[in-house]
Amino acid sequence: MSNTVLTETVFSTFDTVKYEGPSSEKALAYRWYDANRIVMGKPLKEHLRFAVAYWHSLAMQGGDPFGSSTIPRPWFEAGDPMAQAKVKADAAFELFRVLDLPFFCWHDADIAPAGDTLAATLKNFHTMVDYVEEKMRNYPTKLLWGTANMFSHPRFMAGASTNPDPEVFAWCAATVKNCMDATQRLGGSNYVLWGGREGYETLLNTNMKQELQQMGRFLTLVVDYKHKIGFKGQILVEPKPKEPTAHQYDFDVATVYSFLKQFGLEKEVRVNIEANHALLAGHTFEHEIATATALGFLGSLDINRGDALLGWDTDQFPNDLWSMTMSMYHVIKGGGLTQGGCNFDAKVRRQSFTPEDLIHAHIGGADLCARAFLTAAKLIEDGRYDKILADRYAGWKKPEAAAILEGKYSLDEIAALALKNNIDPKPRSGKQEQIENFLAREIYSDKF
Ligand code: XLS
Ligand code: CA
Ligand code: CA
Repeated sequence: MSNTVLTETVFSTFDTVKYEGPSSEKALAYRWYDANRIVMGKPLKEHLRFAVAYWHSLAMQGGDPFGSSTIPRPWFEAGDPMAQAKVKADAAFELFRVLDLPFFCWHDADIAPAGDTLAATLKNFHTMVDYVEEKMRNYPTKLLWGTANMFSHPRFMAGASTNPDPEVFAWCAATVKNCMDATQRLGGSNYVLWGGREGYETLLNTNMKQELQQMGRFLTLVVDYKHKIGFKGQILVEPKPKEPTAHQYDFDVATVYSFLKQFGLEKEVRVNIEANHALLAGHTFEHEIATATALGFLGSLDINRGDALLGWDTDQFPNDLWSMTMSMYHVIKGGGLTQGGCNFDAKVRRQSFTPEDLIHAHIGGADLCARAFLTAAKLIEDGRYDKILADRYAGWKKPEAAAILEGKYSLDEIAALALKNNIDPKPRSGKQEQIENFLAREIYSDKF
């Protein structure tokens, strides 16, 4: 079977999905994601910058710890591994065309097969980068980010940059150098590092201090190399608290920030926040976004969800309108995603094995995020919610309180002032239910 036939069988028969509005009866249409709608001065697509994840959409076949693949992906039967990779790329760009989303993301291992040696692996990779570059000339899809898979192969079982074996560290250096080169060549907006096995199973065999030093050195090398090659994208670290290791070093946004501070990298590196990783860390997605914006290092988002009843990384397409609206609210308040985007790091369930299931999944995710963004923008433009918050902190605008924050008083001076003013703080309502009712009316309103 020729490559073209294989690709056509999968996605080419589908029309490009269009925006048809909330009253559309058509299943494969966007109801909320009106890509060109101007919101807060620019098209919705430029705020959200949706990306399709190559791994979950093209490489994942539905295997789980209890069963094998359920999702047929014909490119895996297209001959030798390089032939398979090319057919997979053909199918990928056809999927991007169908979804009409502006970006995609990859790991090196998603786009090219490993060879027998480091040199052979890099050769395959660059051959496929050439191939993808050619595809990008013929399709409008751009690269949101590239990354390296340094967690699947057995050589990474004890970590990547944190491995006790310096040869693994060197392997990772070679891999990331080449992945950064490729990301730059393909015009990527970001380069992501998720520490898949940067953590440990047991402290009994682990020198944590040593491993953190290695990880700090590695990230410093990455930042140095970014400047050396003049890469204009953002370097992003993706926090995750557990899975695959029991204790991941990049636990959550706050942990990543303190790690960056330790190595003087807090102005160089930002975070790629994944919704379900937030949940696994005992936070909400909006908490992690608000933490990153408070610390000034929000980079990009991986838009998926977990299952509160399961507690592992289910990577499902998002469907929680409340949480997504408040997440988008904090994104906008924090200055937006700029070079980042919303990557669907999400996969269909193993029973959803048809190509059409993959299209439904992305439509639902894009519509949810778009609706959430529209409501968040409306909330901000309306101003009533912001006023409730501003009123709550209004006391800090008074000159004496503002001077405290500016560091103009010492502790004993504040104590003397408190006595002089005979202060007598009165409890005030936090208005939680009132705010919840107000937001519910906005979030579930059908007026757009
Ligand atoms: C895994 C991570 C991974 C990163 C990229 O849980 O989400 O997919 O996003 O390596
Ligand atoms: Ca992710
Ligand atoms: Ca994940």
